This record gives sequence, C-alpha cells and structure tokens, in this order.
Amino acid sequence: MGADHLAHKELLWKLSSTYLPNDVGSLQRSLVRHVEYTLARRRYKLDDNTFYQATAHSVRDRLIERWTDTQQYSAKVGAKKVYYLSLEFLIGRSLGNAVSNLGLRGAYAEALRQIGYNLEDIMSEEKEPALGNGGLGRLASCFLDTLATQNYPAWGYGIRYKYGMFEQRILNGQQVEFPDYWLTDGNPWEVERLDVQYPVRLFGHVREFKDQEGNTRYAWQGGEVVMAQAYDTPIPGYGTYNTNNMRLWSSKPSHEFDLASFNAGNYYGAVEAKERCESITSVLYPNDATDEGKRLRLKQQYFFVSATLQDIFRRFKKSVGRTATTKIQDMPKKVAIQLNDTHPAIAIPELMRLLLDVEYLSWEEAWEISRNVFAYTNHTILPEAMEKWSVPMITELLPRHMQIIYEINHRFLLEVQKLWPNDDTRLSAMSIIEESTPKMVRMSNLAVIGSHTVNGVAMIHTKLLKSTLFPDFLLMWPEKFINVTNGVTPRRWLLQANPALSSIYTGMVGPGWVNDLKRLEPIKTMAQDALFRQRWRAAKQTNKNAVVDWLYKTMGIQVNPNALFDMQVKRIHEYKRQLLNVLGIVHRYAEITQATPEQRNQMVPRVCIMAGKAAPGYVMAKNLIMLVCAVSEVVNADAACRDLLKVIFIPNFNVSLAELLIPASDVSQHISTAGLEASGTGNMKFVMNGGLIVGTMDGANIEIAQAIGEHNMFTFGAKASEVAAIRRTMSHHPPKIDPRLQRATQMIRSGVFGKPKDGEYHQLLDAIDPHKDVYLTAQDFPSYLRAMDEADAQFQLEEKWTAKCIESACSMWMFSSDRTIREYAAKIWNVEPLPFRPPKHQN
Ligand code: NBY
Repeated sequence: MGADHLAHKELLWKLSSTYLPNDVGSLQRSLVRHVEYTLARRRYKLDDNTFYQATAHSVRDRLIERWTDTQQYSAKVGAKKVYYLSLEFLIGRSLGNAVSNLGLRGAYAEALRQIGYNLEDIMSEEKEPALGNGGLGRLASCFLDTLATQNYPAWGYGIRYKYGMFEQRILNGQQVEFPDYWLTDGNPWEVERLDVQYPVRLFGHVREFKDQEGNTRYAWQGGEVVMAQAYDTPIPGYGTYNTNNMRLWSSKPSHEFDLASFNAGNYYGAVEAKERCESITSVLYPNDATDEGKRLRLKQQYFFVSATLQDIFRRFKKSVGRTATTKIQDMPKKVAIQLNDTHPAIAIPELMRLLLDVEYLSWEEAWEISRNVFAYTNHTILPEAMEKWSVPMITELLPRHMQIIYEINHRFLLEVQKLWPNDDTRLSAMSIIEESTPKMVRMSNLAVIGSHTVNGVAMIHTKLLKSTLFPDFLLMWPEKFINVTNGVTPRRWLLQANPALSSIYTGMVGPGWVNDLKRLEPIKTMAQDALFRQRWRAAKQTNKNAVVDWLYKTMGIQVNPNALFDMQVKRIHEYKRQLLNVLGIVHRYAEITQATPEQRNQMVPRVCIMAGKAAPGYVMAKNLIMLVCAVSEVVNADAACRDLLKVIFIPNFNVSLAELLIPASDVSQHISTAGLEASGTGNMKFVMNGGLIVGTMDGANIEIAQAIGEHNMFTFGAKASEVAAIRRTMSHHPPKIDPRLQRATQMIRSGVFGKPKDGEYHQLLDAIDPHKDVYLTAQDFPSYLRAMDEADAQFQLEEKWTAKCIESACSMWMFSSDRTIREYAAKIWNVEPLPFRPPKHQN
C-alpha cells in the first residue's frame, strides 16, 4: 500500500508538474482544443466572440498553473499574508492584462493572426465586470495588480455581484439605468470552488451561559443561515510567476434551510426563502458618495465579512497546525487585514465574536489580537458619505455584534474619561454610538478604534482627516494616523492602454520602466530634443485618432483631430463640479457666436468630452447630465462652431472606455471644490499618459503639481484653507457675479438649450446663487476661465506644450501603485515580498 501510494504520487507529479509550452504552434493547438472541447464547436468559421472564449480559456490554463503553485508555495513557507477587504473591485477586462502580464501578448497575437483573427478585436469582445462604483473600486484593482507584481502574498476578498454597476444609456437626453448582467456568456476568468463554502447567520438571538470555569459566555443562535460560495480569480503579476487570488463570495441557500421549509410542507415558502438568500449578492449599490442605510446593504457587508473571516481563520489555523509553535495569539504575525473604507468594518466585531464565542479567549486577549490585525483606509470626509447603521437594525440582524459594539464602546469611553474627565462634548463626539433617534452606530469611529493604523489617501486629505474628522482621536493616538498617497498601476494605465507611448518608453530605456516607473525620469531631458518631441506628438495623435474613429463609429460624431481634446470623465457629483465645466463651455459657445471671423481664426478648436454615471437617486447629478446633453445638441448643430467647438457626453463610462480616452487627452479637468476630493486617481492616469491638467489645489493634484512643477499644471480656485471663510462671508456679503457667468446662466435659463418641464436647469443654477454657493462654483468661475484661457494659449505653442507633457509624464513615478503598496507594506502591514520561482526544468 505504502509503496503503491508513493508510486502513484510520483506518477501524478510527473504527469502534472511541467508548465504548458508557449510557442506559437502550441498556443494554436490550445486554442483549437478549447474551441472543440471546452466550447464544443468545430468546422465553422467562428465569430470573434467564440475565439475570445477560446483564447480566454487557453490563457486561463497558463494562469492556473502559476496560481496553484504560488498558493502552495506561500502556504508551505507560512508567510504573513495581506487580505484586502473591499466591497468593490473594478477590475476591467482581463484578457489583455493577462497576456501582457504573462509576457505572451506577442505570441498570442501571432498565433491568432496566422489563423485569421486579430488579438485586439478578440480582446474587445470581453464584457467587463463592473463590480465597483469608481475610484475606490478601481484603486482596489490597481492594488491587486501591484501586490502580485511585487510578489506580496496577498488576497483580495469581495462580493461577486450578479448585477454590477448599471449600464447607463442616454434616452431623450437623460440618463436611464439598465441592469448589468455581466455573466451572460459565463466568466472564463473565475473558478467556482464548490469545496469552499461557509454558513453565514443572520437574525436570531444571543444565549448567555456559564462555561466550565464559571465565565459568562455568549452564543449566537437561531435566525437564518445562508451559504457563501467562493469564486476565485487568478491575479497575475507582471513579469513574475507570482499569481495571487481574488476570492469573491456569492450567496446561496443552505440545505438545512430548504429542508426545514419543505418538511413543513411549505413549498412556496421554501422557494421564497431561496430567492431571499440569493438576493444578498445580487446587486452592487450604485452610490459613490452617499450612505443609503439600506438593510440589504448591511446584509451584504456582514455576509462577505463573515465568509471572509471564516476563510482567513481556517487558513491561519491550518498554518498553526503545521508549525505547532504558532498560537492563536500570533494571528497578527500571519494576518494583516486592510479595510477599504468602512464598508467591511463590521469585520471588527465579527473577529471579536469568533475569538470570544468560538475560541473562548478573554476580552483583553481578543481585543489585542483584533486591533493588531486590522487597519483602515478612509476615502472621504464628506459628511453624507459617513456610514451609519441604526442600532435597531443591527440589533435585529446581528444581535451579538450589537452587544460587542456596545462593549467596545463602553471600554473605550472609560479610557476617554480617564484622559479627559468631565468632558461630555468630547465623549459624545468620540462615541461609536450617536445619541439620535434612533441611535446610530458610526462605522468610522468603530473602524478607528478597532484598527492599529488609519490612513488617508493624499497628503491634504490626511491633514483634513486629522483636523476635521478625527481630531480627538488624533490627540489620543497621534501615531495611529498616517498618509499613504494613492497610485495607479502602470501596467493597465500605460502599457496596456497606451501602446504608442509605451513603445517610445521601451525604445528609450528598455522594458524595465513597467515595474519601475522611476526609470522614465532621464527621458525628461529629451523634452529639449525636437525630434523626440515630434515622435511624442505622433504617439498622442495616434491615440487621438483612435478616439476620433471610435466617436464616428459608435456615436456618428465627427470631430477635428487637431483640436485640443479636453476631458472630464468621472462620477457625476456636485463636489466634482461638472457644472463649472458646463458653464465654461456655454461661455466659450457665447464667445464663438459673438466673434468676428478674424477673431474666430484666433481661437483654439476644442473637443469637450464628458462622461460619468449619476447615482440613480441623485437628482442634481441627473439634471447635470441633462444639461450637458442639451448643450451638446445645440452647440454641435450650430454652424458657427463647426471645427471650433464640439461637446460630447459619452454614455456608460467604464474602465475600457477610460483606457481608450485617457491616452488621447490634451487637457483633463480635476476641478473639485478644494478640500472635498480625497485624492482622485484619474488625475494621475491623465498626466502619465502625456496630458496636462486643469485643476484645483485639491487631493493628489497638489502632490502632482509638486512632482511635475506648478508651471506644468493649470491651477485655479480657492484653496482648502480659504473655503470655510468664503462660505461664511457669502451669506451676508454675496460676491458680485462675474458678467460672463451672468451671461452663461442667462442663456441657460432663457431656454437657449431648451426648457425642460420640471425646471431642472433652474434647480442646478439656483444652487450656485452667490448667497449659498456651497461648492464655490460661482466663486471660482473667473479663475477657472483664466486657467482655461491659459491652456488655450499654451496649446498653440506646440513645441513648448509638448515639452511640458514630456516633463510631466516622466516625473510621475511616485503615483505608481508600486510606490503606494511598498508604503502600505512597510508602514502598515509589515510584510515582505515572497517571489515564487518554479523549478529550473520548467520554462
Ligand atoms: O476613492 C474615491 C474618492 O472620492 C477619490 O477621491 C479617491 O481617489 C478614491 C480612491 O481613494 N471614493 C470612492 O470612489 N468612493 C466610492 O466609490 C464609494 C462607494 C460606495 C459607498 C461610498 C463610496 N457607499 O457608501 O456605499
């Protein structure tokens, strides 16, 4: 038996241990094999979609071998792992990313070409998973790419929503939302792990009892049990074998649940219960900056957190079993959990519950472990975005967690009282519980108290976080608060999105820049080289031409490829001030229509592109889209504008569209009211791709200006330090309205762009009345126009402009997520890279 077993093992090893060959012929055989055996089709001229499926499966095979080996290796070594918990991962399309990270782009392109297919066309067949709202979800995906590339043992955990971010269509000039069922053709990038399922309890009650030592213990019982089913997606690093995992949970009914209802003879009840279970992970909430407080959302959060912690716990305990010297108290040596905003913060009481009620630790021991495991990233200081759950809701859904939260708060407030006796104001500000009716649980306070480190996402944001959101906590724990400025992955946002510029870079400094962006710095001196500037402009023109073709093909709009391409593409929000942009466009339109032919000859032609989704319930944001579409219709039809001005709202902005648009921009706008945009990450992508930005001194714009030089950015507007005073003054001393703003608003109000029946435009414009101009739109209008004029003027100095773009793009290394993640690893997680290298004889 023993000998047999060994022989079997050896044979198995021999059969499975070599990596697949990657020469063109082998790739072709793999493609055809998948067409025939995975997709069950043959002997037809197959469409691009079928070949997309086959290519994806062939690439997936190559990901899986590295992935399983990496995971086995890190388990064997027992390395500390990072777990990035996020309700959102906006991964974008996978095929291009996978072939390029595997170093197989050329080979696949050739393999496909020889059999009559084009890799680019095949890639555009992929439907992108939109499992996130915007910046926060995309950041999580950039982080996963970097974590894999830099060989950190790290997993992402999230939800496999059946319906992602809604599809936006524009019907009659208005946003209409359509469900995004992204799984219609199946998903070749995921592996359903039927062996990885956990029960998750909801509702029920808490039973109190004494254990054998006479300690009071609690058990959470009854209620409903839902199953969490794991789906894994390999996350390949660039130029490394290391392949990490993103594990997303899907909800499904548990068997017990079904049986109970069936046995009670309640067939319809059983089916209904099944539906209820599945609804937990059915849809992504499409709000990017307001807290909806919906019960289903809390269910989602707890469902995903509970499954994730059970999974982490199981893996940790397995490793404890392996080494025998590790104890449960060593969890912080093996596990670092990063909370992406407060959305997964219920993990703090959940880990406490596991340690207290399941592991039977004392409160002090449990709290010590828990606090050393968790860290929390804050992404906003907008009050309306702060998550709060009503105490009655948590009590009903998670009764044991409510008890634990009260206990955390009780012990914490005792500490506060010791530090500041008789300071009730401070006590109520720091309390996890807000004493309103009903009482509310402030998730941000819970997250701060339960984490060892709290970070903001750009310097100014961290400063405001400390001074306005958590000043008392800062006094108590000054070392807890740190800044880690955001970054974006150069793999997707340069190498993949901008092949024209990438090949210039690689030609200059070799391919090493892709995971070491600092290597671009020497190229800055090339800004003085006329020939190089010409090549640079040619690359930009290639990217602009691609957008010109796309606009014509998909929207039937013709634009002047030599115009200045101006873009503002991001979620629609009052604080992001798309209205300022529209008012600027209306002003420009007025100037054009009133200009003499000679004056028109002097004007710089512009293509103004806007895109972004409005949350379905956000009236002002939807009104804004309506106005943009109306302005676009009038301007584009006006012969006076012809080649001088085009206004385009591109529907359904997503990651793939961003990859098309960003490389083609000359100027992009990042014009939030100072102090309100935590960081922004689009700003980084645009500058890396050789665009210049018009921006306020807000978020990461400030650090970008520092890195590229202020002379390379068109900055304007009130500073964050001035905003409060300006707001105070305006109510009694409203500033005089700029006559150009007066004219623009007058045009809109008088119906130049139509008169929608519900006064939508009036609603937009009333909000910038100089008495109550909350977002300082009217206030900043004159300096905004000055910045735009400056951009126009500079754009005409072609050579100087190109030099600015080169200097800026090649100064952006610190905005690579590679730098960001190194900081997280050193300052927060205390983890080291663990490169996995396959045995020599394989590849
Ligand atoms: O996170 C964004 C910030 O606005 C941006 O400045 C920053 O660069 C980026 C990355 O740090 N925040 C963001 O995208 N937030 C959301 O998408 C979001 C999603 C859901 C909810 C709140 C915010 N929610 O409460 O459900």
